[in-house]
Amino acid sequence: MTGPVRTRLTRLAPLVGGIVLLAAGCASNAPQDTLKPVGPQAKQIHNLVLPVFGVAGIVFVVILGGALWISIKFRAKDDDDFNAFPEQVHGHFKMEIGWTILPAAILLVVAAFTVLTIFDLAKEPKDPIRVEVIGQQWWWEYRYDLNDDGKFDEIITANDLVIPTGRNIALRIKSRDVIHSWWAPRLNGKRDAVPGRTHPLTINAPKAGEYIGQCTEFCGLSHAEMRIKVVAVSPDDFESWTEAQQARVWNPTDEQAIEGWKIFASTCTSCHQVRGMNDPAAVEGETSPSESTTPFEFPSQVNQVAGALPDLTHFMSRSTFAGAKFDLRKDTKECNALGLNWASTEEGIAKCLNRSDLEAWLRNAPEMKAMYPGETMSPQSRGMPNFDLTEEQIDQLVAYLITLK
Ligand code: HEC
Ligand SMILES: [Cu+2]
Repeated sequence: MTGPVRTRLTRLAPLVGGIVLLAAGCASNAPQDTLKPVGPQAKQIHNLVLPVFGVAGIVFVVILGGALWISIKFRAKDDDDFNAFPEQVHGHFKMEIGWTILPAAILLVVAAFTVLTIFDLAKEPKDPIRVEVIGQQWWWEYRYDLNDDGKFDEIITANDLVIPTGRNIALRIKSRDVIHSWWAPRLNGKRDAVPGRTHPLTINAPKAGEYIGQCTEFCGLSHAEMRIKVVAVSPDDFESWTEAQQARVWNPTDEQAIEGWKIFASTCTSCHQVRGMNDPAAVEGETSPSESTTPFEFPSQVNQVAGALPDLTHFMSRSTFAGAKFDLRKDTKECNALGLNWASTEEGIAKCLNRSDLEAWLRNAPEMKAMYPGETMSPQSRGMPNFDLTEEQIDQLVAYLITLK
């Protein structure tokens, strides 16, 4: 390429880049589009944004248009005297009052409506379902207080926030480590998750569907992989979901799954909990360990110490795992149509379990998500380590995990 052509192309680059960026903003099915609000809270924000954007747009056009018009109309001509000063307006009382009062008035009006909206959105919602949202490097935990006793212990889950349509959901946003921020753009604004504080946020999705979001406060190496999925279902479906979440899980009876159970009880329970593992009558249909007909006698105590990592009790009721970065239920039309109950049947699991990503996760989780810097666990390490499991152990673990419905 010759010199001038290249220069011209270099000059065009920002323009082309700008157009590409602008076009990217027009994606028709963007799941995190704030301009497609759902529910009263998001609509209220939208109703504020549109007029403010209009006012800002008018100011933009008038100021930039004016500047452009002035610089063209009064541009220097060849016969101008370049040493002469233009006429000065300094001290022009009326003009100075004008350009102070007008912007102040505009900002005052915008501020008034903004503050009113903020106060309105911060109001305690009517008849809410209360859910605690806990940010952690790098996933979200959800704990439900269904009986309004102030304890968020009826349901403990992760990744998928399941809510009934048309109900106010009063979220209490917290963090266990650093500052995160919970944001499902179509449902409401952002709310920071700050350690030691509880921040309220209300959402309400009138239509069933999935609303995607993400952590919007840089929180470490996997920040971009800390995603959010709100699953809004009909009140009836929500009812059966809450029942299933509160039901106990039984220890497995299948031989391969029992082997998986043993690995889980020795390697995984230092971080993950499966509530009910400790029950002496932990196999369905048995009332005491002595009646056990399984090839393995489950110990009555499994040392479950943490409970502050993804609770796996009803793992298979989720559609995603590891901070909603991976699909647990394959993302196909057929599988999505099975909804929350996709794993309740053998066929559902056979057809829709995203086995390859789940196995890869167990094989070497650090490779799947940027989590900790070194090969070894340092005190600062977060995330799930690599356990150097064999393929056989991985199969056994998956056989166990799929029993956690
Ligand atoms: C040192 C703590 C630790 C141990 C031990 C551990 N994990 Fe994890 N595991 C984690 C963390 C942290 C996450 C969440 C990571 C993320 O989402 O970024 C996780 C996520 C998972 C998930 C996805 C859960 C979800 O809903 O997102 C599965 C499944 C899982 N672990 C299985 C296992 C199995 C099986 C073992 C035993 C072989 C095990 N883990 C041992 C820390 C641990
Ligand atoms: Cu985060």
